[in-house]
Amino acid sequence: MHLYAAPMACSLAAHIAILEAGLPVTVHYIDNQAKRTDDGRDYWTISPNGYVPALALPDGAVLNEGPSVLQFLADQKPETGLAPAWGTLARYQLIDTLNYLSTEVHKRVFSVLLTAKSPPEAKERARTLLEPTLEAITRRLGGRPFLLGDRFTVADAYLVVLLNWFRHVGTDLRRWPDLAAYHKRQLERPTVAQAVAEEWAEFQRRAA
Ligand SMILES: N[C@@H](CCC(=O)N[C@@H](CS)C(=O)NCC(=O)O)C(=O)O
Repeated sequence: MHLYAAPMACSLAAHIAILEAGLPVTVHYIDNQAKRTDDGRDYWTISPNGYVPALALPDGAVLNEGPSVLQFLADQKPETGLAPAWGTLARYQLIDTLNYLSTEVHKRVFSVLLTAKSPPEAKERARTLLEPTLEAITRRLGGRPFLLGDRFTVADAYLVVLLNWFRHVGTDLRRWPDLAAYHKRQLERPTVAQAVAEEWAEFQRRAA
């Protein structure tokens, strides 16, 4: 399998899931501006929206949305508990959380704030959502160690990435001590630390 990613972007969550599950997946860092793969292919032929993540499967099929990529990876190794079993309430709680993070936090807030060409009024509106979003995530966490309770799931992998982005938009997480402590704990998790170290090195190499 092949994961198409951009360093420190939302695809980092899939990179973390790959390390958690110990899956044989090659991570390719694309040029997300030029829409070119690392071996020079046109990325639009892999991702219809030009987004990362994209997960290319051995039979040629491609998954193009973070929540489906994360669940597919998790389901390769059910014993890891990265996603609860299908048919359980916990599975629907995972889907609920992934959809919340994807639509309400990632797209509605960060995609607007971090896209240079977003209109100023859209950015202003998204900025007003930062603090309520942190309150809402805190309520979802509910003082528990992980988003779904007592076990790390792919929803936590996604949340780590989103929490990383708050400092890029000038929000100091220390004002939300439960979230700041959660974020610190997740960043210390060996798979998260490894994925972040690899992607941060690639991010800095490109910025140099
Ligand atoms: N709906 C997609 C959105 C993914 C997305 O927004 N990816 C960003 C990086 S975090 C991207 O590749 N943006 C490139 C662009 O806007 O051209 C998902 O949930 O996976």
